[in-house]
Amino acid sequence: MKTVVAAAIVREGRLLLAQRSYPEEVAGLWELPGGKVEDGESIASALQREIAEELTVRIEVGEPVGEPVTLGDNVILVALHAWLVDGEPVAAEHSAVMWVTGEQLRAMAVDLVPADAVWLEDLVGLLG
Ligand code: DCP
Repeated sequence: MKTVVAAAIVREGRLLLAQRSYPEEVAGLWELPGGKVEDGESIASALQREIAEELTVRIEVGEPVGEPVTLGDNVILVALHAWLVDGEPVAAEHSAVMWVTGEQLRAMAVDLVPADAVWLEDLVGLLG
């Protein structure tokens, strides 16, 4: 079983979204940034590594958000609550980043990557 981990980074009642640049099917859609957990790595440290690479920031990682989502054969996607501890996010590997309120997140639900859209209400709940 492979795991992909994604960050629900929250600051002052807003969630950080990152816009995918590839592949074509999801380019332009928004996701929780993250990536694949490597062998021997914890989920939390994989997320810290991926977020440092993708957004050039350091995060602290907390509890899971929502239920894991099955991505395909033997791949699960997990979201973890997270917050910034150093730096300001830069889209190093995405097209853009943005901070959204719960209301804004609901309004753009159709622009989320399909797997992440499953967590819509969990994410809105995090934003209070
Ligand atoms: N994924 C997702 N929702 C997220 C993050 C990832 O549905 N919030 C999916 C997209 C891919 C898989 O998980 O199918 C892996 O995500 P990556 O962004 O790591 O995919 P890459 O293809 O960029 O990985 P790599 O470039 O390392 O091969």
